[in-house]
Amino acid sequence: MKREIILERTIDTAAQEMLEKATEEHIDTAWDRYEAQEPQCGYGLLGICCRNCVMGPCRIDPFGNEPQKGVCGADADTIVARNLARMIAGGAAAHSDHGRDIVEVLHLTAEGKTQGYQINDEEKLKRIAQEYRIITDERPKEEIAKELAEKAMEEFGMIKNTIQFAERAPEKRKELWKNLGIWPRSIDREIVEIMHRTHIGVGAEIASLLLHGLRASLSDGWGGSMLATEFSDILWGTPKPKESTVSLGVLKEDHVNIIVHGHNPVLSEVIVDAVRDPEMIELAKQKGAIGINIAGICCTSNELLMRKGIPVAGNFLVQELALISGAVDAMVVDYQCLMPSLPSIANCYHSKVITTSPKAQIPGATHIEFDPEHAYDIGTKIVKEAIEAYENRNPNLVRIPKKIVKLMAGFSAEAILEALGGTVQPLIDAIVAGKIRGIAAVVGCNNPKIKHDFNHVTLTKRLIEKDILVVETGCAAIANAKAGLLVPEAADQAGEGLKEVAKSLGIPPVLHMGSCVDISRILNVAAAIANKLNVDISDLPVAGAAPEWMSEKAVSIGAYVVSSGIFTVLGAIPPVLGSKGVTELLTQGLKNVVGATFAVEPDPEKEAELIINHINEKRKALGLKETPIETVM
Ligand code: BF8
Repeated sequence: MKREIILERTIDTAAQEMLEKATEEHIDTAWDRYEAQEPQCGYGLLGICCRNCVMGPCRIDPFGNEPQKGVCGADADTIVARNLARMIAGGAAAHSDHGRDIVEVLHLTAEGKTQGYQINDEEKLKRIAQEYRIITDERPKEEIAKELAEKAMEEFGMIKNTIQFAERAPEKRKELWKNLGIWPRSIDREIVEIMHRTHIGVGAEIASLLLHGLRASLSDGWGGSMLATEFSDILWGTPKPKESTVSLGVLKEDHVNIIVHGHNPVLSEVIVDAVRDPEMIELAKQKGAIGINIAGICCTSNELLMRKGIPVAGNFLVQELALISGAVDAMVVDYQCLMPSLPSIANCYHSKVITTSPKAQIPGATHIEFDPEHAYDIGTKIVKEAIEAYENRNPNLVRIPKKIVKLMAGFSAEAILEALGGTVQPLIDAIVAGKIRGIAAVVGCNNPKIKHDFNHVTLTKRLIEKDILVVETGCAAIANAKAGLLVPEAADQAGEGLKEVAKSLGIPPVLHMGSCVDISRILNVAAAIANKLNVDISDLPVAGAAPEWMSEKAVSIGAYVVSSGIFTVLGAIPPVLGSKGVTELLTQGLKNVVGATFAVEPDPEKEAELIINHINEKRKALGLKETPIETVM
């Protein structure tokens, strides 16, 4: 493959090096498969194909010719709205099922039935238990945790008909959700109801379909995802700022390299413990390695980075490239964002792909089923597999990029508050003074339709230059970490006001707040600021962006962020353009409903302009100091 093509695919120089190696070794990656798919199906891109029943599949002619209706009579509006709602259901289900797994592990741990876990953050346990009106005085932490986990379990079903964490939203927002009839009743219920409403012959009217989609997304953002975050903090500790490193260069030639990949920290936390086990280290030495090195990919990586400072090998599009380095002995995966191509690439080397969840088995992988009741034993078994694989490593096939970048992560809402001296007031003061113009959440995936990392990094740079504090999660955070923006020195690239604030606090201008379920941390910060000012979230100078998104989870995230009142720009075009009605509702109509809309803008420079203008408008509406930065457009 020509060098120019590689440079068009990614701005990550380590990824470029691995793409060159892939070319030499005739290995296809997601980029090649994307090209092989082109031209992609036009009906699919516009969202106007339906296969919800077997009278179909049906599609609507986008040029206004026949057919204009599916066999059942569904038109483009109905089909697009149903498809979009189902994407929200898929995303909300993935996040929330992850949350459910964490709740279950907390419950089992409280009963003393797990191996290798304990309650790490007792203070947070008590604080959250009090939110749930659980008596905490003079009770053992296990008893409190058991009752809390049971109360959380009820939120997945029909017992309570409400989600506790939604109470954290500002009063005006809660009233709005109630008046619209979208207050989330329970996590599973709202997701199941999407599947019901979008079944053949049920919902056909776009507003009611989409409103319910918003309701289900709220059950994710303020429900399943927030439970995943908060309960993970109780089990493994609330993140605090810490330093680490990122890029494929974190792999070590003379060590057993284990990559943990996926989303749920339940497995990876014990793998971290197992690689530190002296018995395992000794075994690795017996096989000729100096030690055992662990690094992460995707959000499992973000979880371990935030709490333990474990290095990050890369984001979503780097997963195949990590194997192509020839230096990964085992890639241990839990679930979500795992490419089914991994075992076939691993087969070109000595690498093992080890699946661990019954929910995410992949043909060609070694399956070692994980079970929290025997967590540590299973963790050590997996580490032994990696050590054994190391013996078969072919040094001639190993090429580890030299690039290693420093980063600072660990900015939980609590850590941000602590840095500010225990209250959001200094942040509000900085916003009022115009030192920080506003806050933008830049989140989401990689997508081979978009030059890898380019949109994340370009957008983030433009925003900090204009004194907009950027908070990040997921693959966006990893992209900007690789670009060197997650270190305090990056404040030099920010505008004067943000630079001053970041330098005085010793923090980067771009704050890594965790994995994708940790977008709930961003909701908590936004709610805390709005509550302090006694306004709604939609009144704040804040915005969201998903510059390279691709997953259904990102659709659910976008929906709950907008439903929470935050204007959100999408970098990849969602499959809705086949319906004028749905497109107008998402980009304009929602403003009068939830006080925020979506915008779609694939160009990161223009994406930045949209966000800057939005923040300026919100500042003006709040009567804040006029902007010294020029208003664009
Ligand atoms: O949940 S950002 S590619 S890894 S979906 Fe996946 Fe997207 Fe990355 Fe984290 Ni989120």
